Amino acid sequence: MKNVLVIGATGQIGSELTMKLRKTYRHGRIVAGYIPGSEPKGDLLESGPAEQANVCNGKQIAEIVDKYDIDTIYNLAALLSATAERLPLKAWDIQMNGLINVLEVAREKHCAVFTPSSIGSFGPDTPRDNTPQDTIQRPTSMYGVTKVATELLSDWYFHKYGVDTRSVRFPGLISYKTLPGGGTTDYAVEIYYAAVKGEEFVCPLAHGTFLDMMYMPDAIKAAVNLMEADPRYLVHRNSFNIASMSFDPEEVYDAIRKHIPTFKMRYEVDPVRQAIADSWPNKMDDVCARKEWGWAPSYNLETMTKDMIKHLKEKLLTGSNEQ
Ligand code: AKB
Repeated sequence: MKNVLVIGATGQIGSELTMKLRKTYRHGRIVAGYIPGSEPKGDLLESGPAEQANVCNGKQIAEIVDKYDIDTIYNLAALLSATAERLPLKAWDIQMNGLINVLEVAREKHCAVFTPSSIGSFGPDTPRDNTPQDTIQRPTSMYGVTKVATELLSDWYFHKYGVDTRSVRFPGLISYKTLPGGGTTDYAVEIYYAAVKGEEFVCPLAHGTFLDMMYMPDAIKAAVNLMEADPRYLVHRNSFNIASMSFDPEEVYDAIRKHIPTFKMRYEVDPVRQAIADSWPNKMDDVCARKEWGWAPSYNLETMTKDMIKHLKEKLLTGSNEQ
């Protein structure tokens, strides 16, 4: 039996992960944790329990863990990279003080914890191509600083107290269900919305800016499979490189134009996002995730593009928004 608390259940990852966990662990209790102002709605609200779960309130998290006999916490609360540059202290509070709260509850109440890291945990000194699992990190963004610290702190709780902490370094995530907000890779979602709406897309990252990206079903699969993995085979824990595709704006534009030939894009580079993107790898090497827990993505740029356009047409042009 799995009883899971998803902190940040109404966000881009959380909204899909919570539904997937409810389908996977039908006899478990999968609690959608949210903060006031981002209450769950629709299927997310109706298909299982929901509780206010502010990561900065350790007592609140502990009470939910007791109430539902939680054994696993997915800690998804975070400010993304561009927002974290603007609000660094708030990012530190959510990402670091919030993480300590979760890890302390997990230590006391014997929960496993998944807290995502990111391609943002790397920096300009990191090898950019086939970025190895274990390499120089030294990020230059506040987001990256908190992500490296997340990896180190999560490993420390594992080695010191035996808390079962696990994590992946997510690429930019693309989905048609819930929009991201404040990230450097958000353009790779927004470009699909513009294309389907018949609007010109103004791209905030420059031609030739290659970044790892991933379709949401693969990201959800990674999070669930890693938490299910046999710990005897895990050499690493916090955090695994996972990859499925790497592209620059021109490549995703070309992939969309195969389906929507009239689509137009122009560049208006945002210096903050561009500086962050320039400090991140082009493409990670995910051999350790493949070997240690069988990671294998299902989507590439072409298959993702076909699926995104199909679902966005249903959502934006016919108004249907199935989960
Ligand atoms: C961001 O752009 O900040 C995130 C990330 C890559 O972690 N999507």
